[in-house]
Amino acid sequence: MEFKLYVITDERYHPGRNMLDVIEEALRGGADVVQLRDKHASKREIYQKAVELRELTARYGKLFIVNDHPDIALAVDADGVHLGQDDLPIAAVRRIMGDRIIGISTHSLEQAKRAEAEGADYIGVGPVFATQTKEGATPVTVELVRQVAETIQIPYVAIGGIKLHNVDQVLEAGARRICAVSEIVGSEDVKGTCEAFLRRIKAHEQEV
Ligand code: TZP
Ligand code: MG
Repeated sequence: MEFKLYVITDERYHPGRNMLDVIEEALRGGADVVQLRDKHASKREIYQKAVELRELTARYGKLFIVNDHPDIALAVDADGVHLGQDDLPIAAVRRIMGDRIIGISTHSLEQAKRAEAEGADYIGVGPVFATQTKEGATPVTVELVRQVAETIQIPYVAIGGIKLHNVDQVLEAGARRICAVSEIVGSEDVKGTCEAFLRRIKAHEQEV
């Protein structure tokens, strides 16, 4: 899985703007992965959004991941699914998803190691900083990013409260892939924000 910038949908951050327009701007700005995440809509509504996002991401040749729902992911021919710690175990989802991508959110080094051992294709590490986007989650700090960078071989993406003004701290801790939600989809310049994130990520790759 080659990617640098991972964006997750959250329609609460762009009232009055169409989600597909916002995500298309992110793709034009260079986002490599789009995840559909909606904790409020009905399954039928999530499916309908997934159909549209699959079509859009395919047009840009980019990866499309569905949060929480392996059945929707398969039904729309998504590239993969993203799981939480309380979702079905990776081994069970592997039986459903075959070779497709399985990602999982992790909040400790133990969880990260277990996800790797269980065959996850990538992990999320976070929330790095405090965030309004995911309720009740305690920040894991950049220290966990540092530990994961030293320990884990599969791709890991840092997430949670990451903004243009603090992304350098996350990159300095070792992250090479960044996920941001509110900073991107809530921006008045979605494309420019993605481009700015990618400039920071690439600048860091050259320093090390
Ligand atoms: N998982 C960990 S933090 C988070 C998720 C889905 C939300 C990140 O959103 P933001 O707006 O980039 O802080
Ligand atoms: Mg979940």
